[in-house]
Amino acid sequence: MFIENFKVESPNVKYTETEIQSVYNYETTELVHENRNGTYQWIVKPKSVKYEFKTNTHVPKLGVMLVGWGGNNGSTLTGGVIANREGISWATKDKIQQANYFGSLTQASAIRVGSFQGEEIYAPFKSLLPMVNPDDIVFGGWDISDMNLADAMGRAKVFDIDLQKQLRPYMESMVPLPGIYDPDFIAANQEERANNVIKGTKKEQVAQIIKDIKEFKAATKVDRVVVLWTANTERYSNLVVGLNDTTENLLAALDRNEAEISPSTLYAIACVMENVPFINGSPQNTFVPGLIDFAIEKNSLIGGDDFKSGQTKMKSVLVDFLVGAGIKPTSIVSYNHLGNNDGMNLSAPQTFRSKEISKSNVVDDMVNSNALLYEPGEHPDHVVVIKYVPYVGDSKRAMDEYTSEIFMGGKSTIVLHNTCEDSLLAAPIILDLVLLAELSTRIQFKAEKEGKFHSFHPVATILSYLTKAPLVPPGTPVVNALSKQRAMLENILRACVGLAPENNMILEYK
Ligand code: NAI
Ligand code: DG6
Repeated sequence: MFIENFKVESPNVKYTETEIQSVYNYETTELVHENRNGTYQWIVKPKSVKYEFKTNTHVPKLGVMLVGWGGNNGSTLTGGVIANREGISWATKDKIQQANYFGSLTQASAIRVGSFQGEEIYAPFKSLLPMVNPDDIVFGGWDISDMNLADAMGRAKVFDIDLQKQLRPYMESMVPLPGIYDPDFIAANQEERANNVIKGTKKEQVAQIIKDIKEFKAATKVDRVVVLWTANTERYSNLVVGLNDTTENLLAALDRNEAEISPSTLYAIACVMENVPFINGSPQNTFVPGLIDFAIEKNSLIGGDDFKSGQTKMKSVLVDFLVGAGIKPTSIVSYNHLGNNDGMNLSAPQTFRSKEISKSNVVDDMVNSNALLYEPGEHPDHVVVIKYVPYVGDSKRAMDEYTSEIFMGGKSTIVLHNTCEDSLLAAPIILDLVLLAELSTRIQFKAEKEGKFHSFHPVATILSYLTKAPLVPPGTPVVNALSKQRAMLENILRACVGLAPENNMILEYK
């Protein structure tokens, strides 16, 4: 059975006019490795830590500024939200299609809340805590191409033509602000597009981005802005001591107009200066150490990297399943071909390298979790290939071959083939990223020994379900397994309303 919403009644939860307050016992373990009677032993001690959470229930009017607004993802997301808001339907060759938010964890997935008279009861994920309704988001942003969003939607060739015709009047007047362009960081084949660029030194460019954010906020009367990079994949920035290793050095490098500060890092600097959440949807190392330190110093949310939309999502499910089943993946080969502008930009070796890195690291934690299968340092062969094939446009082809060792020297090979519009996968993920980033800034918590409430660490690991290479605070383990990432997110939100983590034990029926 499905229920639309629910309220928790418990001595541990209080709903006030402005907050939901909860007390939550975090059940965890403490490990010690000690010498007992002459031999070292691992001792695991269960431990319970009391936490208090408070969630501000005032849902702000949200503005989302996309870097790369006129790209395939930017125009698809903007059109998709307008279509939902306006209740647009359109004729496809199969049927009359209604706008929906399929593919969005927050808008189209469910959580289990319990069982009632022998039936499992589910509710929308978004009913856990008050969240911004995506229909109410005001979009804006920057692009190095001055094309309006209606024409950009046409250029993207993602939506059916009947839908495009209906969306056009809403999108024609939407024109991206000039963006920061540096040809050294993206493929040379993007130069033709760059007719809408901010002039001046890097410091002046940062000042312009700050001005743009302030003006957007004032003009649209939004309470809160989130900025998200969905622009071209850049090459990696070189990490240089004295240049981008500390906040001080990064800001001094900005003053000196150093060439090695990428456009994405410049947007991120502007956001941190303004305390505006900044999310990186591409694979490059926007968050150089100096930028991470700066965000921590300013307690300004940063999250990334690289939307996890298709092939990588499958990988973080399949390898988790295989290793969890005691099967040993030994070779993973992933091919992509696509024909959109992203594919064209990725055809340059230096931008492809950024993508190769983010697509390749996703199995590490699963492999490292099972020393019964893998020797220390052993790793499956893992190859990632991306080719630009203009004819297929946004309809990306992803082909994967997984070979594993099974019982008694046997081998098992699984082959997958997926064909799908890339931007239709990415747009709902962008939505989840901005909605969850906004929500997380309204949550405060403290452990029993802490005197004061505080927000989550500014490096937002809570978003890791949605990204290929989750950015984590220094010294924090990276979790890539998709089911663990989803459980982490859901269970934290459950804790905010005093609900225990979903443990799937269903003891009442045992
Ligand atoms: P796109 O090439 O259609 O759009 C990117 C837009 O950014 C273009 O309109 C371009 O003019 C603009 N741009 C480039 N540099 C800029 C700058 N410095 N400032 C402002 N605008 C700038 O690409 P698409 O398909 O929308 O993808 C966007 C990004 O998302 C890419 O980096 C891609 O790798 C990443 N991504 C996409 C996924 C998907 O499933 N579609 C999944 C994971 C990541
Ligand atoms: C080709 O790989 C284009 C990329 O932008 C991907 O579409 C994107 O990184 C999605 O990757 P994945 O692995 O999540 O499907």
